[in-house]
Amino acid sequence: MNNLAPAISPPSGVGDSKPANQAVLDWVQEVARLTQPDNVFWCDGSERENVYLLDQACRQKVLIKLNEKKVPGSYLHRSNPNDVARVEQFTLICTPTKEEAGPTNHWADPAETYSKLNAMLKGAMKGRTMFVVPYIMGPPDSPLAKVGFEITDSIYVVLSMRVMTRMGTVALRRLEASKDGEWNRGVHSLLDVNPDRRWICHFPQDNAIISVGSGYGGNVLLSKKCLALRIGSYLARKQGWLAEHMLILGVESPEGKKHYVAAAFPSACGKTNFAMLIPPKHFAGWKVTTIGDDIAWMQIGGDGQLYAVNPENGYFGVVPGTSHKSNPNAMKSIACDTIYTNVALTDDGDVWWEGKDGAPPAHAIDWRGNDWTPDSKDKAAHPNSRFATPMRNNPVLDPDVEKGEGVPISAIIFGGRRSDTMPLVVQALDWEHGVYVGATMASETTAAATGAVGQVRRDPMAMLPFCGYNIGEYLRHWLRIGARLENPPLIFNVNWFRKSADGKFLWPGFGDNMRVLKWVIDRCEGSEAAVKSPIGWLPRPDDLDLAELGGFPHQNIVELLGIDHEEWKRELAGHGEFFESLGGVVPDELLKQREKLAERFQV
Ligand code: GTP
Ligand code: SPV
Ligand code: MN
Repeated sequence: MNNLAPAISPPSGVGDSKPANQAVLDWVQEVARLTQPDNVFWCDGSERENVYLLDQACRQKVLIKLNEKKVPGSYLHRSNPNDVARVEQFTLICTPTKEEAGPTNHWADPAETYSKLNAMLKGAMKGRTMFVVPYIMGPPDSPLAKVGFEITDSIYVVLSMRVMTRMGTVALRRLEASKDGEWNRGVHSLLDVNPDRRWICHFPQDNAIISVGSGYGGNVLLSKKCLALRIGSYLARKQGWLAEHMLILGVESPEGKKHYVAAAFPSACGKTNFAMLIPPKHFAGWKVTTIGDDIAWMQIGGDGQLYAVNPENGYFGVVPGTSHKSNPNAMKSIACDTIYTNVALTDDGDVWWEGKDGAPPAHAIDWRGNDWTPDSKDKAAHPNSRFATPMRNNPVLDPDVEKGEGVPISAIIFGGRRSDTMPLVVQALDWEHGVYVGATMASETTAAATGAVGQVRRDPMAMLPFCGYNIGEYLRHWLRIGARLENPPLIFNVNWFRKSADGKFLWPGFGDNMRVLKWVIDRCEGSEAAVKSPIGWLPRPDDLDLAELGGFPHQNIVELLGIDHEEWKRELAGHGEFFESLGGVVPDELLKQREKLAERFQV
């Protein structure tokens, strides 16, 4: 499929909503002078613009229109096979000093990087259209909302940004009304989609992002990981709030008591699924609603509680494994108005992927564009194939999703993909211990980033690839926020992925995660159904409601909640090695937490 589409010539009234803001005009002119596009297309986010761009994208074979009866208003995009995931090794934080970027980021000198990128961008948009995409992250009336502009030569990026953000005129209005007049400058060019010239560069001090050489997901939808997390986390520390890789869900009891929970799991470790959870039958009357599925911006409210907003307007979710059985709300969300990337195309114009309900099609076109049958060795859909779907499609969207001040957070949950060691759920002893639990989180790597899959690595707060500054400062910021919270959320850690000796998941997961969520909520409500262990408060098997969990062996829950002292000896050593690898930036409080953990194991 073609990524590199030639210039388009829109009819009058389309692509010409030039903003009045002089700083924006100057910047766009400067980038145009460098990249030399055939023309500039100013996006307004209107329906007319969308219809025109979708039509152009189909003509240019950037998108394939799917069967209107089967998946109305939906399209398939195939990215370059060399360009299917985030590229962490080419993601740079460009701060004046290396120390500011810290030990976990790839650092580069800002001046050198600008000049290297400018050389690559010189004339890069010749023969193409340069799109200017204004957007807002956050509910427009939120004090946390941020305006960004993304310049891109990819029509797929424009169409995806329309789904993922509040895009167009609404952003121009917000900018004009804002007191500080601040906005993020994002420049993206596909160049020639060459992995040797692929760089995702962040300049936090300039509130600027430059991304070249990719046309995929988190590399190019600059609103998401680049602005909402990397630049976002930098701004959050400066301004005293938190930008986190977290879902936000609401959970309401049959009596109508509602709590909100934020949860940080690394990429492809279950955020979207947890955010849309449907409680099992046994929990009749309980309701889970979604605020966000990937990113949370959180601030301290006037009452000393933590409040969260979802800066995004859509979901960019993992497709494989999504089914009516695992995630019915996601299936409903992606039934229409969805842009699919790198899934398989069936002969009747529908989409298919591994793990979808029903039998595989006898024939399909795989994500690379090749013929595929169930006998093929290769997967039909790429393991990191994705949907981009507007959040309004979600049948369980929380009614307070547009609330500018956010929703009050009762609990924060960390969690990784660990086949051993980590129990199904554990509650931290207090905020500081909770920060330690988050800081020492580990997870097996997934297809969401290029590189080896299945390797356990430390991923503090699921932010390893997304923290835009020094990780030691980041952890210190978490400690300081805790000190300012009069009524801090309780902190938990979960692991849906623990395996038995024969390599099978011990926990059914998905909807049944409600059983763990219920215990979390009970604890927030003051329940004493827990025992103290060296690693924190654990439920006893009877403290979890496991009723009607057909065929679930009791032995599994014993294993899931068990703490193996040999494994924890290795885990403690792993924490120590990780802290050491950070070279002295770890806050003393957390070094002490590690000593205390070791002591608790000795008594
Ligand atoms: P990103 O969008 O990359 O940040 O991912 P995410 O954290 O939103 O993960 P997502 O919910 O898309 O799930 C990723 C994969 O984990 C999918 O293949 C899911 O089917 C699988 N998964 C999610 N929840 C569970 C669970 O409770 N148990 C098991 N075994 N697998 C799960
Ligand atoms: C992730 O990798 O955590 C994602 C997908 O949410 S991407 O937007 O590509 O970063
Ligand atoms: Mn994510």
